[in-house]
Amino acid sequence: MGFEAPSSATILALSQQALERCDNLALHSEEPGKITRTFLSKPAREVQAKLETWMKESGLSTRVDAVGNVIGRLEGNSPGAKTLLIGSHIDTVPNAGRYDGILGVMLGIAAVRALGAHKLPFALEIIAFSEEEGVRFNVPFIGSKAVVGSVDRALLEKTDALGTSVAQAIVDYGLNPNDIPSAAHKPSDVLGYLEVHIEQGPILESRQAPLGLVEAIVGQSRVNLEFRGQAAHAGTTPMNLRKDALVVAATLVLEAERMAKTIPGLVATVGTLEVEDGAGNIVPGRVRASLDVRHSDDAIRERAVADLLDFTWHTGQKRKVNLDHQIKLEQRAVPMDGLLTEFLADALEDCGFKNKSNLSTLQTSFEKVASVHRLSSGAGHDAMILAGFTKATMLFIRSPRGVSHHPDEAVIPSDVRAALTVMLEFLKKLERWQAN
Ligand code: HGY
Ligand code: MN
Ligand code: MN
Repeated sequence: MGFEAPSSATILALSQQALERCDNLALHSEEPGKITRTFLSKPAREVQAKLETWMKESGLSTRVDAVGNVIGRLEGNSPGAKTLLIGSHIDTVPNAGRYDGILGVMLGIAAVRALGAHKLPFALEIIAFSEEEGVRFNVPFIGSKAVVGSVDRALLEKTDALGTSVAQAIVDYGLNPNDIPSAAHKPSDVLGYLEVHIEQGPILESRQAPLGLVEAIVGQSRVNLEFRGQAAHAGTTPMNLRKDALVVAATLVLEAERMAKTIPGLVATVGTLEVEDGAGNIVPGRVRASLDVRHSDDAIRERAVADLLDFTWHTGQKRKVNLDHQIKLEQRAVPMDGLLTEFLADALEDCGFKNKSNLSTLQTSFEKVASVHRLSSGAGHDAMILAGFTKATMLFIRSPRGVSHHPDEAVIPSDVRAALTVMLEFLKKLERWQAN
């Protein structure tokens, strides 16, 4: 019973292959010289083709569902067994790094390859979610929402900057929105969900820990704001007669930072700010901005959003600038599943302390794992959608310098090897759990 953990040489080769494949997929971008790959874009189709090839080579049967998720399936040793989902996303933010999302999919394929001919008492599905970042339609998690069956009409009717709806983008890609219901799993068919992802922050590095256990994913609010003042001549309009939309937007930027610095655990970001028909010699009349607010406590997050909107509205009134806002996302904080997370903790400890023979090359980095490092995720992940549907757990890989959502995003190869080793140990624990 149970599969033998592969040799460290095999782990080395498979994790190296996963990293090389991240490099390979980084070449598929909407912007030459940068990594930008949004929902159902042309580069997404190129990535889909490569994923299917790599999945098939690894013994997985593949399918592409109605929102462009690429799924590789490996049957278990007993028909009708439940399915463990392992996945992450293949879309990116603009000018992204090469590991955010993608690495979790590559390691899922690597874990299947490490199993060799061994059959688990459950099926495996490696899922490459087509959309998590929310860049094109300003609504995240389309891929994982399709898998849990929560894509609704309102989501399908959202439009991108060119006025194309999600539904139309699906049709343009050659898929059929009417097939979306069949993309959903039944909760009873699913054993659980594992997502391996870079931390995208500085915590693990500050603790000299290669890996970490995610206990919860913070809640996030995304708001679009429009400031409507009055465009005017920059030379002839006296300061006291201006209705300057950008000044009001700027007060929001500073107030968001001030508030987040005073409330522990709160982060608030105005990530986009655009002046409509802006020019150096025009007093800005109309400005659009985004606001991203996150906290592990939903009440604190919601209160912060309300206070920021109230502050900005009153500032606008004083300056005769009107404010419209649209809440684009209200995602509650999500705890990870206790049982699966303890299996992951056991796997981490085993790897760090009990299986040194397999990890001799990793000993140095593992010796720094004084204990299993637990942390919450400031970044959103597909796991927060899956957590409402099945048992979900996440393994973090250290982000050198905490850099992410940037081309300098990096990983340490020995940490990736360690993550693959832990994934295999995790599968062994699930195997024992299912056997009893
Ligand atoms: O924005 C996020 O939290 C994630 O990178 N999608
Ligand atoms: Mn991201
Ligand atoms: Mn991500």
